[in-house]
Amino acid sequence: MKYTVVGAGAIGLLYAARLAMAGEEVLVVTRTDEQAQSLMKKGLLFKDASGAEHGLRMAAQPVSRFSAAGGPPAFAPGCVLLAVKQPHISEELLRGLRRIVPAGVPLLALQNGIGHLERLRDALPHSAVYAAITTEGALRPDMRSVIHTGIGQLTFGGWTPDNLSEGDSDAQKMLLHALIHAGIQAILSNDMKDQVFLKLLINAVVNPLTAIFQVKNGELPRDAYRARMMRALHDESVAILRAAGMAGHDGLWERLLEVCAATAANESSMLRDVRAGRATEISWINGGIIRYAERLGLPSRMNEAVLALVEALNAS
Ligand code: KPL
Repeated sequence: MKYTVVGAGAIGLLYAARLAMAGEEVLVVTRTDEQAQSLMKKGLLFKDASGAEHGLRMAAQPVSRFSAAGGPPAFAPGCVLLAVKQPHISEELLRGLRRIVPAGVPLLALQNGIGHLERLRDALPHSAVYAAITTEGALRPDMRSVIHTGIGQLTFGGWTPDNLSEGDSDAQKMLLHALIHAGIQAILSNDMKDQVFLKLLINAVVNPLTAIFQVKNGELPRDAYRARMMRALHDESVAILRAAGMAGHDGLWERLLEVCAATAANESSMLRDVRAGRATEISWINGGIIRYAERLGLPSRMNEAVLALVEALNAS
């Protein structure tokens, strides 16, 4: 199967590299012309999880090629992986996606947070848009290199299992087999809403607090004051997400601490964005929880406070 990977950050390049290593035909769609040129001319440098380095030839095009009007693009993928961050789901990108994703071809949306799936579905009414979560770890030291820092898995599926026809279910299974065949540890979930809520809860606590306190994930719970902030943000977010439909899981606080321990040496994506002066995903993470709270008439003061602080950090 042919794959288009839209977004050439760490996760996008990691999937592009793994698919190419498995012999699949891949096109990477980049935000800038410069990155597409660099990938085309010099190839993609991939350091795998064992530390071995691979130079891979890589087809790449900037998104502007697709967002401008024109006939159908020459590359016809069987699956599209959308690996851009939330702030980059712009009108230009949505216009580009209408040409990148042929009718009937599934798109896996790998974003943190919530609110993007509705926009993607509106933009691509003739394709299946699946929520997807990855636990792979990757670093992109420069625009044409990626390092696989942690082996993880890709979970995907419809937002809710309601009204899933036999055809939809068969198409999902075919996509699952294709991804596994391409060497991706993929899992099909019929409960993505719950999976997305669980991930949202972790990101809503770890990401803003690590960005505000400028600490690595493992350092966050070590200090009593920060741990109290974590607990308060966790409790408020759990109350809102449960009211919004998250299942009544036990041990959510312990799971959060486990994630901090398992990713102790990592800087969260939000801390990295703040340090690099890039736009963060705060509006789709804590902002998404605040929007649920508003609809449900629930308090969301902790989420509002961290959103304001991260926005202030970004503006400074
Ligand atoms: O997903 C993450 C992120 O940084 O966005 C966590 C789980 C917090 C790991 O760093």
